[in-house]
Formats: sequence, C-alpha cells, structure tokens
Amino acid sequence: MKVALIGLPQSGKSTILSAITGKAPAMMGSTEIHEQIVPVPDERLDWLNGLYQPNKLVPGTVDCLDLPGVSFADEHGRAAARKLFGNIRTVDMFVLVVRAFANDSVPAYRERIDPAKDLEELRTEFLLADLELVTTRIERLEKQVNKPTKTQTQDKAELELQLKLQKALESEQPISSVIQSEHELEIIKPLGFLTLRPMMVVVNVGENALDKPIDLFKAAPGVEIVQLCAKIESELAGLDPESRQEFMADLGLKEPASIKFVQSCYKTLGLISFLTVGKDEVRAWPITAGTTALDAAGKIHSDIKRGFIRAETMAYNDLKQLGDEKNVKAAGKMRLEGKAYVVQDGDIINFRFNV
Ligand SMILES: Nc1nc2c(ncn2[C@@H]2O[C@H](COP(=O)(O)OP(=O)(O)O)[C@@H](O)[C@H]2O)c(=O)[nH]1
Ligand SMILES: [Mg+2]
Repeated sequence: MKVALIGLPQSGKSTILSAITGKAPAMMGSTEIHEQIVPVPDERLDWLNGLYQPNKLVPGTVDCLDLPGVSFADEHGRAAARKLFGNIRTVDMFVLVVRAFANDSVPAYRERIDPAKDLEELRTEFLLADLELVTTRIERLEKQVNKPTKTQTQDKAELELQLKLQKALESEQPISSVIQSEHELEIIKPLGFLTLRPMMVVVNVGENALDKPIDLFKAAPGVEIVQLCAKIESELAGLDPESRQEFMADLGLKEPASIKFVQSCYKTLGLISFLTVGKDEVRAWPITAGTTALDAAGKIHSDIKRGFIRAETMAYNDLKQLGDEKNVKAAGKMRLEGKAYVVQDGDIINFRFNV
C-alpha cells in the first residue's frame, strides 16, 4: 500500500513521518520524494509471536511517501506542484497534512495558521489539477471521435464520461463522487485522477492544544481525521518504552499517534488483515474487506490460488481465548472454508492447496 503525505510547506510532514518511523526526518526544504516503510502495529502479531516463536515475524507495512511541500502562492510554486501531482497519480491514498501549530520560527503559509483554509486550498487545487487533465482529454477525444477509427465507439463513450467528470469538477465535486461503476472506473483509471483517491487528514496541532479538538468536518466531510502534535510525537519516538509510557501518561495520551495513523490509513482504504502462522513465519496480510478466500490465497502466491482446496480457518480471538490450536479444534472452532468464503479481519488461515 502506497500513501503520499501532501501538505503546504512546513506543515510538519517530515516531522510526523519521522515520529511514526522513529527514523531521522527528511531534510527541511528537500525537493525530493522520500520513501519510508512503516510497519503496521498489530498486537495480535505480538501475541502470536509468543505462542509460535517463529523464525520470522512479518507485519503489514504502509509505504509512505514524504513529499516536498506544495505552494500555490506564486507561479513557480504552482508549476512545481503540478509536476509533483503528476508523480503521485499511482499512489493508493493521500494523507493531507495541515498545520495548526503556532511557532514563530517557522514561517506560516500565506501568513495564516488556519487548518480549515489550508485544507480547502489543497482540495481546490486537486480539483483544478483534475479539471485541467479532463479538459485536455476532452479536447483530444473531440478531435478523435469523428474519425472512423477502430476505437470510435469506445472514444464516444469515454467522451461522454469525461464530460460528466468535467461538470462535476466545475461544481467542485470530486471525481470519486460521480463514478458509478467498475466499468467507468476502468476507463478513467489510467489517467490517475487526484480526486478519485481516498484521503485522510492529519491536523498537526501545537504542544498545548493536544486535547482541543479542531473541527475540520466542513472542510472535509466524511474524511478520517487524525489530530496529533508532530513535535511531541517525535520526542516520544526517541524515548525508551518506559519513559515513553510515563511521558504519555503525563500528557494524557493513550497511544502513540503512529497507531492511529496506520489504523486510519487502513480504515480509509477499507483494509483488514488475515494472518498466517507457523514455526517459520507469523505474518499479517493486508486485504480489502470483502476479499474471498480464493483471492486471499492469491495474495500469498498464485500457486496457492490455482491449486486452492480449502482454507483451514480459525478466528484469532478464539485462539487467544482457548490458548492453542489443539483446543480450538477440540472446541469445534476450526473451520474448513471454501473459495467463496469472505475472509474476516483476524482470521488465521492455513491454505490447503495442490498444484
Ligand atoms: N512548535 C511546533 N513546531 C513544529 C511542529 N511540527 C513541525 N514543527 C516545526 O515546523 C518545521 C517544519 O516541519 P517539517 O516536518 O520539516 O515540515 P514539512 O515541510 O511539512 O516536512 C520544523 O522546524 C519543525 O520542527 C509542531 O507540532 N509544533
Ligand atoms: Mg518535509
């Protein structure tokens, strides 16, 4: 899963990512895209690690891209932002980072500290970038549809669809809100529209505003919002576990923001995890909710999908409650599921297959 952190300059993207990974942040003002792999915290894996003591413990990962800040305050910034947008059209989702912290030594974008306004500006720029893309595409298709080419029927259908998207964007609706079928999605997928991507928001609040919720609902209705203080989180990340617990208790924090961050990414993308266990490896596999046992098998290996016989399945909670596999079987809670079984979060699966 690939996630891009996008925000105005100095909103705290690099600090947040460094707090989450515990690694040094990208240099301030860097114009490169930095990639960081974030392991998915999952206490189920920790427990299974104790039970199976495998050679390898493999958590899910989120691949985070730390982008240079985008600025729309002048033409130079706009051009750079456009170019950057072009490079992130294949990521799975966006994390929009907005600044709510005051800090006199960090210049404020457009001389304001206003997360709702910043968020609105970012979203408007996404709409505009997509509108440009749609318009260029429409111009090309309009020239093409009158030629008797092999793709004429297809081109006509696409033109109609692009006109619908254009209308939506002009009335400030994201493309995700007007796509109605898998078929439409297939047609526009190669264009990589920004407003088709799921997104979440991280609002970076000041050190003394941790417990003052910031209302961004109007600026981003229906969007997952994570509120954190990058500065504090990065300090937490540098501590040993014991001092971290103490510091967190002092601040009234229940968990490090990295947990909420990753969970929110999963939620935004509709991901769940199934698990595989054994002496060799205990591992979490991210899949989209609704995935069948057959497709889940294919995530591990195409051979397992091809030769699929049964998915021997138990729920993590049953295993934890009953202590070991033998007890799970004795309690009749080990199931043999077929290809069409819809995998549930926390299913521990052993695929039986034959190739
Ligand atoms: N006071 C305060 N400063 C912060 C906070 N988050 C980031 N900063 C500072 O803001 C500056 C920009 O942060 P950075 O993470 O490099 O922003 P980026 O440009 O979005 O990657 C740095 O000097 C950070 O130390 C915060 O929560 N509180
Ligand atoms: Mg940065």
